[in-house]
Amino acid sequence: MRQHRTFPRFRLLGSLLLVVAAGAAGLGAAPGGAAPGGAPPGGTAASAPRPLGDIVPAPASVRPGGDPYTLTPRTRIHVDDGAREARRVAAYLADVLRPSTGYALPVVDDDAGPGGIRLRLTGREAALGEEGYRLESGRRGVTLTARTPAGLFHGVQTLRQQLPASIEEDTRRRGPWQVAGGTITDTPRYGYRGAMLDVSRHFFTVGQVKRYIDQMALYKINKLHLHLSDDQGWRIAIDSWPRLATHGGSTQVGGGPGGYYTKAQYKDIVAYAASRHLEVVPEIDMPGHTNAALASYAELNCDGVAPPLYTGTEVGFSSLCVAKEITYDFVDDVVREIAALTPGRYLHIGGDEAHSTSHEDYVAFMDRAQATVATYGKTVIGWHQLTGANPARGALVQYWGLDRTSDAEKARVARAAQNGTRLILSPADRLYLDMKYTKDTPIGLSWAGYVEVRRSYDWDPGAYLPGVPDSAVAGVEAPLWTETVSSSAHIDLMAFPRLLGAAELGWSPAASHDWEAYRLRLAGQGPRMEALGIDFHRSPQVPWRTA
Ligand code: TNX
Repeated sequence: MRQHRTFPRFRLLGSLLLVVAAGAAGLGAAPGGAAPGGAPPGGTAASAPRPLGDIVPAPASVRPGGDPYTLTPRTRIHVDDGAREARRVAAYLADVLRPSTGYALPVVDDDAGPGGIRLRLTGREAALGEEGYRLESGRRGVTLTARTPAGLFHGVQTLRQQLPASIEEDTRRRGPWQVAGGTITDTPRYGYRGAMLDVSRHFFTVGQVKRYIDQMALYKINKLHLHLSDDQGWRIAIDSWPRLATHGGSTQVGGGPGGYYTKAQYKDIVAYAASRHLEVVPEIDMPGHTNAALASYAELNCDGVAPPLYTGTEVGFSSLCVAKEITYDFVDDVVREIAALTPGRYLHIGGDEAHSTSHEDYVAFMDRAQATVATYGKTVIGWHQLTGANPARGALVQYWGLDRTSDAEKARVARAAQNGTRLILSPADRLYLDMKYTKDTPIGLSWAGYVEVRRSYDWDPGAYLPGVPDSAVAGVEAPLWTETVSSSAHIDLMAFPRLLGAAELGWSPAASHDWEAYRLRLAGQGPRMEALGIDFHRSPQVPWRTA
């Protein structure tokens, strides 16, 4: 969470007042409290706390008012007696707040303490749903209320963002550590708010994945989709087919050493994600995008000859051998082993760009692969090409088309939606984080065009595809393909700040959608990303608060 530091370069400018459409909330974009980021030791910056609701994603309802709460060296974090899960969230909160405040912030079991920070889990308050929370802040303390630990956790992210950006620093900073007074009541628009990392084209270590998980959690993303296999690399150990990882995982785009996760490492990622209330969605892309598997086992090829490993970036040349029964033994073994490692509901089977598979073969293969996923108790996700076959009942499809996608293809997806298939929206010319922002972006692709921050944010998932009602949209996901992305610095540059826009599209009510208001709130995240060491794209579309 606190690696790759850079020195914060931001200072606040004055305060800019903006009004977002979210309820009756009047939100100021600045001033984010005293001593942002790198205020010099000894510097004083008396100021009001960050206005309530001046966070990303925008909360559903904000009622500012009353005195702020100020953290002190005596502040305690209270949880109800015996609430183990609330205690875990409280411990996470304390870990975030201790280094920069230098306060002890003990987590204490009682529900009648004298103010301070209180985390409450309650069975009542049905309106808060599975992930919602209420934050009440006043002179005596801050209370977070939720029905679920996930709701409390999201509330903690709100509390964290209400504090000055310097709260994110890993060494002691000067306060005051204030939370504006008032009440936020907040529930997400969509249940599926994802980010995908392609660990196949370039391999990313467990530590790099955890760093990205921590960044996602701050913005209430709740799904981590891992693209675990592709032509260039197989990244997860499978006991029944060991060469998939040891041979298929031994290189990557450009010919580097590649790598793979042992089962213990994958479980570690899953557990870490769960501790941040993210569900891991593993993807094994089939029947195309399979050269790494085909190179590892000759018998998976129709001609019985294993191709060489592949380190280029072409797509669409590989296919599992649909006519061979051993192919389905392979699918069964892989799906069974991955399902057993994955507590989450979903298993993504890819299904995109199967250009070397005939239509009949594609349909036959996807029917069997989907049945296998069901056998092992998981819900199928497939790229939207699955709508050209027979999406299983309950399957989700992930739409990655773009404006220029043909009407016929869009209509096919809409028909599937009308027939009950729910959609995850990842339009390539909006949410593909591997697209360059402009022609000058040093890495990235541009086949879907350049995608600056405004273009990425400024659309409505609920009204995006003709004929697809909002009710058919499960949520949004921002994929990061990694043909040109090979380090955490690259992830930072491509994902930030666009990932925040994706998070807001997934969480915030449609009525709050407003670019002018968003860009000011986003600007307020600059010092916070700086403090976290995220070297983001300084888009000229955003009035970043700089010195
Ligand atoms: C399309 S999206 C792909 C990926 C590439 C990506 C690059 C999808 C399902 N397939 O194989 O990595 O474009 O932007």
